[in-house]
Amino acid sequence: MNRTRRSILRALEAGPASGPDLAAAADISRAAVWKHVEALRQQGFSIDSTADGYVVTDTPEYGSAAAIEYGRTPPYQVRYYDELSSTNERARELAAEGAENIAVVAGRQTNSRGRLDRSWKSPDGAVSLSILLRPDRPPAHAPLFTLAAAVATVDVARSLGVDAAIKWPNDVIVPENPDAGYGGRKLCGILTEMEGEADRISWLVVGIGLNADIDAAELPDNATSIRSGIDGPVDRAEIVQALLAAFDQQITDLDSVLDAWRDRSVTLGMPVRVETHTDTITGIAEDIVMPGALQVDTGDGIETVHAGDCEHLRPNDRHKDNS
Ligand code: BT5
Repeated sequence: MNRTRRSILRALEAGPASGPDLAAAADISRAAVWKHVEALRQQGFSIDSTADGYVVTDTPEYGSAAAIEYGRTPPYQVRYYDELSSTNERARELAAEGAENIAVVAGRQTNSRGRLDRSWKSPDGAVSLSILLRPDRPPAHAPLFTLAAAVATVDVARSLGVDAAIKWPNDVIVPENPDAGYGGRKLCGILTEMEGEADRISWLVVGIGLNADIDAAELPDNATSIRSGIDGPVDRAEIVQALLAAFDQQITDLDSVLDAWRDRSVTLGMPVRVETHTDTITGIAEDIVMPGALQVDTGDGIETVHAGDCEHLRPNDRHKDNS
């Protein structure tokens, strides 16, 4: 959405706004104002022309940056696309063009990716979002942004009534068995990509794929969605807004992200099996340490794991592993 359209939308949020006032505020002609209003109508806004000026009577649910931004001031500029192959890929292209502080949102993705080039399912109804940043941090701190996104997603899911938690490193799950900790269905995955020099991140893209308004039958086994967890309608615009705000809040205080992560994690204290690309480590997940590594007590000492796939074990599974 361009700056003029955004300023017209802001004025409309405040109440009736006359054509001449909008034209003067944006320094454009009244005909240009009319074109912007028409374009907003095309995007699903109902805008009445009254004696006091233009009045917004209804807003679209999703489907444009304007729909996502209306009524809120997002910390990132939203770019909306009905369909993309991957929001991370689009954000990387924008990074190459020098952009920053942009949230790329897609209605659906046709070729979205998980870690290690695994495929990620993003049908219509998913929240597919990639945030492009240029933080003044060393490359080694990049995992902190993944943790921040996981914390933000858990908070948003919980605010909607879904009992979400974090499984190391980057999964937001709905635990099946919250007391025992094992089991659970994946609600959201996060993929962080970056380019950096020796001491500074050049750009960082945090991609969030949240199963929002989707029937779980459309998802892989062991996945769930916001829709499966609540009775009411799922408002994707509201979710994107809430995610952006919560993520922004987390990264303005990156020093407390590890604690926030610990508070929301179901991994710590659990018997786990972690597959790294070279090894399998089994033990009790003791703690998470900078910048997001898992410490596993194997019985022979503490192993610090920086990346891998983690499975929460039932006590018997662990027994099998050790036998
Ligand atoms: C992830 O990878 O969990 C990271 C997923 C990141 C997706 C977002 S969407 C917006 C942005 N644009 C992108 O192109 N990517 C990001 P990983 O931990 O490797 O998990 C991948 C595995 O999750 C797959 O191999 C499947 O088993 C499973 N999976 C695929 N789609 C799923 C879904 N919609 N819900 C739950 N699980 C899924």
